[in-house]
Amino acid sequence: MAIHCRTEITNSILSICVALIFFSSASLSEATPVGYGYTISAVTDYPLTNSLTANLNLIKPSSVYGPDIPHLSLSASFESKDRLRVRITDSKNQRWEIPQEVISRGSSSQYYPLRSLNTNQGSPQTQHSLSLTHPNSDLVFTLHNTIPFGFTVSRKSSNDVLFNAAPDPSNPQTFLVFKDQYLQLSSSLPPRRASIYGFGEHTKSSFKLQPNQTLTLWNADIPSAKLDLNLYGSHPFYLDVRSPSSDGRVKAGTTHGVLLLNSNGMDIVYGGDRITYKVIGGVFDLYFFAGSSPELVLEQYTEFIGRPAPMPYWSFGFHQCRYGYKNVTDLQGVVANYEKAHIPLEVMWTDIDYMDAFKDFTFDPINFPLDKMRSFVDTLHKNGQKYVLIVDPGINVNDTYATYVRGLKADVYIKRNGVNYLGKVWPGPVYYPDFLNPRSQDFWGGEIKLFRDLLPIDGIWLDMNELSNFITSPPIPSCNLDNPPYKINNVGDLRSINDRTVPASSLHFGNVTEYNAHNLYGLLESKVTNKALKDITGKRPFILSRSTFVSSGKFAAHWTGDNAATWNDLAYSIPAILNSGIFGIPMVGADICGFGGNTTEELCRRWIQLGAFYPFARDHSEINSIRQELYIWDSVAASARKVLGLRYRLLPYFYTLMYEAHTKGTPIARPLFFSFPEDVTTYDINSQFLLGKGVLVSPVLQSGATTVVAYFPKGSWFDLFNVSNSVNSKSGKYVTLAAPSDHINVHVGEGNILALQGEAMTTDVARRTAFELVVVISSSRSSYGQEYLDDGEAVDIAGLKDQWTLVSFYGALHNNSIFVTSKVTNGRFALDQRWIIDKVTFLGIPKHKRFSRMHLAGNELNIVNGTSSTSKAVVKSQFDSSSQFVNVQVSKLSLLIGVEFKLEIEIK
Ligand code: MIG
Repeated sequence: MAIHCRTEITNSILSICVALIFFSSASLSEATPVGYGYTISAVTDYPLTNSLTANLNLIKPSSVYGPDIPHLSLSASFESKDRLRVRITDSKNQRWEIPQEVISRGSSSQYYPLRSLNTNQGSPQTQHSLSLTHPNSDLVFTLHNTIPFGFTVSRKSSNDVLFNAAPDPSNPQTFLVFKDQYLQLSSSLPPRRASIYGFGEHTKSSFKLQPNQTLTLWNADIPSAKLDLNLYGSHPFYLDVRSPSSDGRVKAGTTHGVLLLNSNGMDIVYGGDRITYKVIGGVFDLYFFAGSSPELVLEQYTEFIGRPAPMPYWSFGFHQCRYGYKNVTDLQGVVANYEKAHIPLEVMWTDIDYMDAFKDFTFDPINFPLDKMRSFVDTLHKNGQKYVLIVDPGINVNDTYATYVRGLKADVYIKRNGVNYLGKVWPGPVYYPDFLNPRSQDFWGGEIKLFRDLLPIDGIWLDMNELSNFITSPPIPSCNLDNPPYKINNVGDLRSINDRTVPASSLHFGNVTEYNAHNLYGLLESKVTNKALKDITGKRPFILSRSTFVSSGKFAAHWTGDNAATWNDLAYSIPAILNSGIFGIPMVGADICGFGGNTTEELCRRWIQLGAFYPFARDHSEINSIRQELYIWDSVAASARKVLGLRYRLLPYFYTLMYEAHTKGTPIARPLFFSFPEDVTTYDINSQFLLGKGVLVSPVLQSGATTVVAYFPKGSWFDLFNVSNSVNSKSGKYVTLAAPSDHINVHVGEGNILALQGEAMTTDVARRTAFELVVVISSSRSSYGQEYLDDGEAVDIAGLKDQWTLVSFYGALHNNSIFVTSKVTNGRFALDQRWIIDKVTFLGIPKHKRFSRMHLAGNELNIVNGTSSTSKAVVKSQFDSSSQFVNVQVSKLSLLIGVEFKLEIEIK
């Protein structure tokens, strides 16, 4: 027997024979397979570290895409109860893996033999397999000693197989293949029960992945207006949301996550019933996140890759940008026009136009001279507004350019053939800083420091960091890096991986090839820029990066790149922001009104209605397209005032969601199934999303429409523009809602408590207004909400105790009263700010005999422990327009938010 496993395997001979028969028939009828798979030769387990290793031997070589690696080592280990790692690599030679300094994780050499396996495990029928479990984990890893070998990851609680890499002997496409430049691994999915999300970055019409597509991951400067192509970022991560199993053991919405931690180019073939990875380098380093809710997967995933960066409070205001602003006067005009139109403008941006001949860290002396720029920024700051500028990675090769010379002296540029690699971008010839080089921190940080000493900008916009190159350098003949044997589907037409980027044969610090590190560039640039800004300003950095990789959210926000001003692109922005959220980059938005092409009044109006609820809300357009600032059309301006008004009232909510994202990883904008995993209808929704747990955004995405068909998961929902409009959904239903031209439907669901503030022209002023609590009574549970408060810019979230306050609100209808109460952590900070709640609105009190009188006047208002005297408070009540609910409003309160209170209204 070819298997030398320390576990006795008695029943395997039969399966070997069966497998061999399949083999020969397959090889007769088809072209030479890419590989024939591996068998297990030995297994060792290490109970003290909850891990095992297996030696794998190649069954038979295939020369397709290069020679196979004959001996592999597989290790499986529980890194925590919710995280299982499975790593497969060459057992003899070290291969490329993402450096620990880039993404830190458990070392791969942590397994020390403690004892060999017990024999005689399991019943005779299962002896050909061997499982690794963890006492507290729901995950089970199982090695299958078949030919070829396979493995599965399943759930202990339900036996549901989550990842099934047990090959189909009749289909070599399902075998493990491991060559230097081609790695293949395939997992089958249970028919019709797996809804898959993730594997970005691509523009998709559907958030849930549709069968029969290849998802290519290779960072590229390709406009996001193009569907289904590899775009700026790479995230080999997916969520798998399960529908119920027929045996009833799997509950709807049971979710796990899978990360393939690998930075190489890859194709991921999704067949509906199968996911196949075809990777051109590195190793298989898989992480399984147990969930079992979508929220928990995100918590577990971001615990591993790093939690999203905290974002400054001001970054939740509205941003205006354009490629093609002509000069400082032009910028000043835009700012003035926003003010005139009474539309809040928080942040003004400038694109590459400000630079002198497109050189980073310089100013165009004619149109954007430093003195004028300075007084412009001063004025912005005096008005509580901010300024963000673009920076591109390519440094112009030019002896009179100080930045270039300093970079040359520091020797920080990417090299090829022993010299700095010469690319071409906006400034002409460029060298690219190598952000893997430890010296790049000082170089890049130094340039940012010098620049900020000239002009105190508030944030940095990192573009072109895929890397983008206007030329494609010829490959080095017969270099396997420039010409890998397997061609990933780059740009959708198998284009060379060197197309319009830095060639794969270029070298980074430590002789790391661009071939291996290509997808990391945007992440590394974000990381270095983040540290630089932190060091320089001592404040929370705001960085917007186009290119991203696993863990970019730790350092930067993201926008979805060059969309087009079309109705389709408006719709596609929803899957795009939801994807960014599940990739751990919750601060995300699409260019509002559309980047490329001319927008229209109607499109721009509908876009600001939706964009006002993106986590990151920025209007941006291309140089050749018409102006699209929100004041250009009166109807857009009117709608902008309305929707941004609600956004600004929701700022404390957005900010608290950012806090939650930073501390737990849950996205700000979420798919409906995050809050309603048991409702399978939510799995297919592409045109609505939730902010946090309970604010449902249902935009108009079609030209000419004045109604919208929106799905309402179970519960009662209240229109935030007019809380007396409600939708009551008994068990989830589609509803046709009025959506006149100036309106977007935004509803808050039962069980939620929102802390809102007042509208204002800047976030700074909005922050100083009184709070209003909206308590949505639920028929099935008590209502909950949270409010995180700090100065909005401290580097650390929830750092020193006297610098932040966290308030939890609970509310319910109980016996003869409705109440809301608070629990306060570190109230001092909120007290110092004198923040008060002046209004409490209870929504969704079921209509009842007791409410047959329209007025609750005379009912008793009790405030326990609070700071307000009840004498001035005014209680009003009214029926909801559906006449199913009563809403009660208590105003003229002055409850200090920093002091715990209980407010109760007795219903007599
Ligand atoms: O080659 O800086 O995605 O937002 O306006 C195009 C000019 C470079 C691409 C960015 C876009 C930006 C534009 N940039």
